[in-house]
Amino acid sequence: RLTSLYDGLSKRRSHGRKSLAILLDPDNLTEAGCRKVLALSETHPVDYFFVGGSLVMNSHQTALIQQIKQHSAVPVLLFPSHSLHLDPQADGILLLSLISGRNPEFLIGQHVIAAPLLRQSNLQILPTGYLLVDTGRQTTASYMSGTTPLPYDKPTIAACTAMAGEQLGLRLMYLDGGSGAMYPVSAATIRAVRQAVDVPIIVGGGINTADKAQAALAAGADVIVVGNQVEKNPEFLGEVSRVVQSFNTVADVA
Ligand code: 1GP
Repeated sequence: RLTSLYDGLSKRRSHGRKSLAILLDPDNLTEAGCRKVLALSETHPVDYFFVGGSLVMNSHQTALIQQIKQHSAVPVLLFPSHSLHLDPQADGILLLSLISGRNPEFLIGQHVIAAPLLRQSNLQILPTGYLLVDTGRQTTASYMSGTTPLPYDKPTIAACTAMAGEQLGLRLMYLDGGSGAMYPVSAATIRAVRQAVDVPIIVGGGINTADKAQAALAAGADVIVVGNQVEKNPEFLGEVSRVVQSFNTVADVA
């Protein structure tokens, strides 16, 4: 089923519009921190809240989603690392297949476990090719998934991986340097993937300055994801939102 959330994203892409996703990790975010982010998102456009983390060590995920839903109309998308992390209160789910890796558990295994639960829920499903990219040190995602990330400086491998994912029917590609990456996915890799596929591209991991956000968007990201930097300094939400809006102003004029 194609979903309204996916349709929206796809339309934005066809109009050259960019989107901002803020990743809220239930393990790291306090209620007060979340309040601050939600308040800032009223004046600085945010298009999606992604909720999830590699571990989800506490039971705060449900409370976090409830808090967002109470105070904001921004869609909440689950960004799960495990089938245990489903929550029917979100609007949708990035149903990730870890196509950069060769671990069947994260290519299809977890999905089989989640399938009946997803069918019962009202969650909108966004089938997503998930590509972890090596950004200088082992990330939690790569360790927890037991997979080797794509080499940082081999854009062709990333491009062919994304191409295969699109041919298999995945509707989004998520290039992720991993949470708190030392540096983000390279512009060359984003550009190569952009040339290889038509589906919207999400880029995240290590985007902690306005310049890095600008570079990812200019290279072809349709959605950028910021997690750590907004947790550390919520005001960064305003800064990065302005960068995204500057692209959209140009798209509106064109
Ligand atoms: C990680 O793409 C996200 O999966 C966000 O990364 O926390 O480094 O912004 P950061």
